[in-house]
Amino acid sequence: MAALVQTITPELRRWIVAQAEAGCRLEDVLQAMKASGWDETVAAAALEQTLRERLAELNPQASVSPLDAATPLPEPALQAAPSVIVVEGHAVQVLATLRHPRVIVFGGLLTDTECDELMALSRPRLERSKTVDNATGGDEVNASRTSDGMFFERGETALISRIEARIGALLHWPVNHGEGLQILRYRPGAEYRPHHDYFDPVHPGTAKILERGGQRVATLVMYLNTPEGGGATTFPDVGMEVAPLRGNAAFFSYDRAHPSTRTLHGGAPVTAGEKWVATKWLRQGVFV
Ligand code: PD2
Ligand code: ZN
Repeated sequence: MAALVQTITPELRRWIVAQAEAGCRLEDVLQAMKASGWDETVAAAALEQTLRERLAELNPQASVSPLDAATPLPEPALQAAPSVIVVEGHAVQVLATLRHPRVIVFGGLLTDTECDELMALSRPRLERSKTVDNATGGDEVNASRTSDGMFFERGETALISRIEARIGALLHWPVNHGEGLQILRYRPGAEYRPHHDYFDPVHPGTAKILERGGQRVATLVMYLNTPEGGGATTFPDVGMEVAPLRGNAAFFSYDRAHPSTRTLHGGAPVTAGEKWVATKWLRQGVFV
């Protein structure tokens, strides 16, 4: 078969490197190679070899390359392009999908009663939100995140177990790979400035954080109320904003701890009323 004897010409090598450096998903580069006649296995090997060589050129000392971090991801069953997915007897709408960054907007993931119960259960336990201190891996209060928050234990109540089981079934990801549910309340003026949710491997505190289940690979932000104004979840790399509507959710995944995933995202300032969200972060492995 002709494809099996295809070699990596300097021209092809330059093209692959240019695609990768422009932030294209490897999956899409592979598809383009297949479309121009490459055998999938041969193309994948050529792609990997080219990118490893390029990374070695750029950073000969590096022991870990971003490629090594590529990992399977949580993902709903969208092959048949459904508008509604029924999980655990609950109908979830698929309102919008984006390939790169991988973002999916779900409708009706939580019922009004579930939203009310999560807000009531968490309200007495809210404290000024902290972010991870990159140097130590501990928590710190940070001006870029002006909300109040708390964490539930995984499976802490029957309601939380039910929601976690629904999320696991929807995203095909084991419940024990999820962190405990985080609740955030933003008051008027509060925001969460753009950030990535993965732990940056260059920070000294990251190794300690990764001991508890490895990297984060996806985030699900569920809206518990509809603020009177503002509060969209924003994706500045692609100019996208998800409106915070009660019961709906924004899902996004990242196959490596790298900005090329285009998953930079933030919570825009709330301009009127309050905004409440529940965030579920999913890890590569069992979160203990
Ligand atoms: O509340 C949000 O929209 C938001 C935005 C960015 C939440 C998070 N990040 C998060 O919980 O990580
Ligand atoms: Zn975030």
